Amino acid sequence: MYTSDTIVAPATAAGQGAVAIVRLSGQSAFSILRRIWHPLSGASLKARELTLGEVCDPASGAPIDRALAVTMPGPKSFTGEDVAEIHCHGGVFIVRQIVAAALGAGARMASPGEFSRRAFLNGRIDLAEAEAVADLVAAQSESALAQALSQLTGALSSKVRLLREQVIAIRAYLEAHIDFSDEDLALPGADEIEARCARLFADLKRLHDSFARGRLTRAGAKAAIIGKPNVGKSSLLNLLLGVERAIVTPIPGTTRDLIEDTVRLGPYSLILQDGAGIHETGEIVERIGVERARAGAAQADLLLVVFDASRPLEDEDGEVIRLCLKRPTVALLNKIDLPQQIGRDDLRRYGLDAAAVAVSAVRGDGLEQLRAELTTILERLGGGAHNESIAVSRERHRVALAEALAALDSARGALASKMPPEIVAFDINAVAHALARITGEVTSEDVLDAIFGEFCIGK
Ligand SMILES: Nc1nc2c(ncn2[C@@H]2O[C@H](COP(=O)(O)OP(=O)(O)OP(=O)(O)O)[C@@H](O)[C@H]2O)c(=O)[nH]1
Ligand SMILES: [Mg+2]
Repeated sequence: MYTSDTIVAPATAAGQGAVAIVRLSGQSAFSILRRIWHPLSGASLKARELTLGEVCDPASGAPIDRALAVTMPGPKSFTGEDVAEIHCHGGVFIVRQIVAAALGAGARMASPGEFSRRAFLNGRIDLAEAEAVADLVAAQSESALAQALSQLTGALSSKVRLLREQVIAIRAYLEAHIDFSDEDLALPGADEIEARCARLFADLKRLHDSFARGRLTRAGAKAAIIGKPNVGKSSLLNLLLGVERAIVTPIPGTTRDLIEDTVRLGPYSLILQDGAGIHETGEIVERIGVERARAGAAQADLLLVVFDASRPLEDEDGEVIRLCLKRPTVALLNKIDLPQQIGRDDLRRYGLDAAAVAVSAVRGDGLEQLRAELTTILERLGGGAHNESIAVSRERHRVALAEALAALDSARGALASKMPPEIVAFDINAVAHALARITGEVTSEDVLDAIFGEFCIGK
């Protein structure tokens, strides 16, 4: 439920820094500010101008900090309400004291995402843009940042609006028929309507299918490092990360748990996952590890399959190769510092038809080729390093688009079987409804709770 009481929260992360910001939003933001902050003598507070003053406890008058304050009157503020900010010294205790002073002067502690939720409810941002704020803050790579920024500046929202305009045009056609056509006649102009529906279907489908790319860009792709025991999986993880993240020993079966860490590759981030060597084992702890490694491999976006090139291939390698069939895979012939027993042809004979890079995880040979190969695959999965086209990055958007596609499919079926225009219009309305959910023109409290609940307090 929307209340217009005044909320307060730190807008900067907890911890020491040069500056921290405490933000107030709501009807009483300015009067609360005046109770806890006073301009230094001679200064006066003007809207949107930082002014130096002193923050004091409203009850005792005890000074807390010397700080800048700024007021941003609604509706032209982030939340659409009156917003005041105190830019204080960046100490955890100072921030806590200032928030307590604001609470003492009548503000209420904001709940997670409440500032953004108010911005949405006051029409300052739509839902897709609010989600983009969260993505922007969480971005771990250049490509994730670029995608979030494009969504924040309304690229996805405008695309959805264009799709809705196509829907409205189709509905206008249908309404003309509902109003004017004789009963029991096939829809005149049905061909035109179907052509428009077909075009809309293709556009919706393209946006729906961009989800795989958008999700990878937002969250980063995951690569599972797999192979039989002792081939050098953990050594490769450490090499790629540049730190000794996983334990390496000459004993097969060293790694049991899944180990994850992220590596930067050009504009991308890649989550690497190391696990137990895949093989049959009766040892209970190791068996659980192998199950986890298999499950991790099944969920990964790409596989880094490692072989010990200093030893002939064996059945266990064949078992690992089977996991890679029809999956984006990079094969690694490791331990090339030792005399080699196998090469790319042997992998092919075992049925593995993937790019293969020769490496030595202990010496670092082949690291650059491996990084280049991984970047190429990420580029392919992400649709190109400089892919400008819009991608949806959240499951919520994908589901809405899938529903829009299903409703449109049903409308086309009704058209093809010459159903009355009212029936077709019913399905077309469902398409519009599904699209409106992406930007939040139609939404429910539950959806808002889920979206803004993900945000931190103060956002
Ligand atoms: N000579 C040589 N030895 C390597 C290379 N890579 C790994 N090793 C050695 O191979 C052994 C196993 O390495 P790990 O990285 O623990 O192998 P793993 O595949 O993670 O093994 P498990 O966790 O037991 O499945 C260690 O003794 C490493 O030092 C390499 O490129 N050259
Ligand atoms: Mg290991």
